[in-house]
Amino acid sequence: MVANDSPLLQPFRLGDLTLSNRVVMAPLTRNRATHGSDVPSELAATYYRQRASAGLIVSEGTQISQQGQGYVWTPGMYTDAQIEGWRRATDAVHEAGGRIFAQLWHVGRISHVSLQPNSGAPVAPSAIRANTRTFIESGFAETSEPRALETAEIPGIVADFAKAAANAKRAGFDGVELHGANGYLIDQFLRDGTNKRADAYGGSVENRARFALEIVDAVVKVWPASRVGIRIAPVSPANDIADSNPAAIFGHLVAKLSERKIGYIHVVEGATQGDRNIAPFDWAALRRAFSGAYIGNNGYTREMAIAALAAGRVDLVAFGRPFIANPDLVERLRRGAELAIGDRATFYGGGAKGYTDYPALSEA
Ligand code: 8OZ
Repeated sequence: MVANDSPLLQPFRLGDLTLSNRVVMAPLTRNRATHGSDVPSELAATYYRQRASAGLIVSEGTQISQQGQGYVWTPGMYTDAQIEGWRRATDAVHEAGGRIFAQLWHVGRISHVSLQPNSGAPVAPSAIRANTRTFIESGFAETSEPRALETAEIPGIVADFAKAAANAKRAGFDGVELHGANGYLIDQFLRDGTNKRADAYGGSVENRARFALEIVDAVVKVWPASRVGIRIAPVSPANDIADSNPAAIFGHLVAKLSERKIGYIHVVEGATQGDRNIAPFDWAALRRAFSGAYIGNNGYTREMAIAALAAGRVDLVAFGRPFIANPDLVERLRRGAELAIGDRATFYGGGAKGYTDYPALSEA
């Protein structure tokens, strides 16, 4: 069935932007930045251009500072060369008629001394090591023991987010998404399993949300609020994270984000890349608590996406892994065509193979 009246293909108004359909390309870590400089490669422009038929692309996680990096060869947003590299990709997407937001990322404790400034300890709300691995130049490695941030260091990280948001504007992005999901720094502050602080950034839900909201407040001074989104994963255990009451912390956070009128929340429903039903959670209540757009994510099929849009449970649906091997995913969803399966061996790192060489249907 080739139906252009599919809910997936309807345009969507995100603030002053018109997205051409309801399909979002989720952020995907691909580790192909230039070795040594973490500048997005020339290939990244081709890769994003090939996927520009998405209503919105969210870039791969992009570290706001060297301290914010947790994996080797992920791109940055803090040097002039990185900004110029990103400009190639945003120009390519715009030439192809697409829209692209930059995902701004600080990994916190999910890092390794070999990636940190002066080989120092990664930073976190509290000095609790994550029981997980990252990947570094030599392969997989246990994450390093973090140190707890001093209260006086926090404004500097907030400023790094604001600077990276301004850099994303210079690089030609249409907006920014804060990475508040999957056990990285913002999530580490939100959740009581990783945040044991005794200062104004720990304890109550108000205190644990303070870091995220200070970042949002700084970033909306750089971008109109409608051009700012945040990705959250309220019940995901990704990267060894946990909270005793996700509904309380994420309910509070989203209510405060709603007051700030940011453009969207991008919600990983369930366990990241895993079980959508890992824990009960009222996604509809989260959506009702928020004034802007709701992007649903996590293992959606075409049928699930159409049903969720038709029922009004989501405004947009983000697809991650399907975009790796299906650059023309929107066309395939339109036709109900079969989807290609990506090769895991080339997900993280390498060159064009498994990155820019997946054909569109029209080329296959
Ligand atoms: C896969 C590999 C490395 C990082 C996330 C940024 O989970 C990631 C990531 C995913 O959000």
